[in-house]
Amino acid sequence: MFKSKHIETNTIHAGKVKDKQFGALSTPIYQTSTFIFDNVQQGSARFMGEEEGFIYGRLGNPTVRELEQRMAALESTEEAAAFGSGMGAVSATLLANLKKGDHVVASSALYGCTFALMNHKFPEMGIEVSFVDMTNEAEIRSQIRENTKVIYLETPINPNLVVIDLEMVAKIAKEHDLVSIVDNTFMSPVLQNPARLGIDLIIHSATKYLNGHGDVIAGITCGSKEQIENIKLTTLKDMGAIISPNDAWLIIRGLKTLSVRVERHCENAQRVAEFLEAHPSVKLVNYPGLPSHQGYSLIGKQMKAAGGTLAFEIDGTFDDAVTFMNSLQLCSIAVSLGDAESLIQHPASMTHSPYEEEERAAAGISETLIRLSVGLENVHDIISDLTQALDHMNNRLRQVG
Ligand code: LCS
Repeated sequence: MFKSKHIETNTIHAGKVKDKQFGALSTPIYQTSTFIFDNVQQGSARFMGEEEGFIYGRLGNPTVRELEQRMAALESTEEAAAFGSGMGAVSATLLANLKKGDHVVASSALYGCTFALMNHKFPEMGIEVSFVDMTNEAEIRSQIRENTKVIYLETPINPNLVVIDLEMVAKIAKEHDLVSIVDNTFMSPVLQNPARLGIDLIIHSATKYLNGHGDVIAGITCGSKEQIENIKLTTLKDMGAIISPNDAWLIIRGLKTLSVRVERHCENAQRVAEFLEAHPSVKLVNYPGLPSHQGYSLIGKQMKAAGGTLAFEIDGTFDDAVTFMNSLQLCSIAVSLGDAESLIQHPASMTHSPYEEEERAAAGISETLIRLSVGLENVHDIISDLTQALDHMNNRLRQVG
C-alpha cells in the first residue's frame, strides 16, 4: 500500500484501492446489500473465514473497506472500522471492551452524548464510571481500581478545549493494563496521531472535519488488527451501527481535501481567537493556540496546531450571550463542527444539555460558554460578523441601561 511521510499526500493516496475493472479515478460506490456466491461451498467458506471476500453489507462492503484502510493509514494503526455515526463508534468501541462489573476512568468533560452513555446508560448495565480531571496525573491514578478496564478521553475536550497529555495517559494505561481510548474528532489525523503516542484506540466523529461539508453523519475507530476484529465481530456486527456505502464515499471525498481544509481552519481560528481575546466584551477565550491557554505547551509536541474550534465567554449574562448569537449574520447557529461554514452554538443548552447543571459546573462548562467552529470563509468576514454582533449586544445593553 502506498504511504508517504507527508500527510498532504496520504490524505489523497494512502489506503486507496485501485479499480482493476475500469481504472476509475474516484472510488466506485458498491450500492449493494449482499454479494452473490459462485456456489454453496464458496458461501460457507466465506462465512467460515476460509476464503476472503464480501458476504453481506452489514459485515463489510468494498467502498466502506476503502474508507477503513484510508483511515488506518492516516492514524498509523493496523486497522479501522467505519460506523453510521460518531456515537455508533463510541458505543461499539466501549462496549466491545467492557462487561458488567467493569469500571471506566473518563475525563470529566466529554461530548454530551458520550457523557450520557457513560453516566446514564452504563450504570444500568452494571458498568461503573469515574469522571476525573485528566490534566491531573495524580487524580487519574487515584481513581484506578482492581476492576478498571478502560481509560477514555477527548483532547481537546468538547466543548471547553482543555488539552490532556496523551503520552501521560498512555503510560498510565500501559502500567495498569487498561485499554486507552481517545476521541480525536477535534484534531483529525492531520493534527494529532494518538496511536503514535501509545494510545490503543482512536475514535472520530467523521461527521466533522473528516467529511468537512456538513452532509454526512458517520464515525470511525482505528486500532490494532486484534482490537478492530473484536469490535467488528461483536458490537459492530451484532449491534449494527454500520455506515452506508454512499456515506463512506462522501467521507473518502472529504479526506482528499482534509489537510488543506484543516490548515485554513487553524489559520482562521487563530486569528479569531486573538481578536476575541483582545475584545473588551469577551471575558475569556479557550483556544489552545493562545499562550494564555492551559494546553499551549503541547502545540508542536502532541498536536501540530490548535485546530479550528474554540470556545469563549461573553463578559455578561446568559441573555447577553443570546443577544450576541442571535445578531450574527454570517455564522450559523447550529451544532456540529468542522464544516466549511462557521457554526456557533451554546453547549449548556444544546450539545451538553445531557449534563445536569451541577455536572456541567464540575466539568467546567459554564452557562455563558459559546462554542465557535471557525469555517473556511475569509477571516475578515468572520471577524466583521463577530464585531457587529458584539456591537449590537453592547448597544442593546446601553439602551436597556
Ligand atoms: N465525539 C465528539 C468529540 C463529538 O463532538 C461528537 C458529536 C461525537 C463524538 C458524536 O458524533 P456523531 O454521532 O454526531 O457523528 N458532536 C457534536 C457537536 O459538538 N455538535 O453536534 C454534534
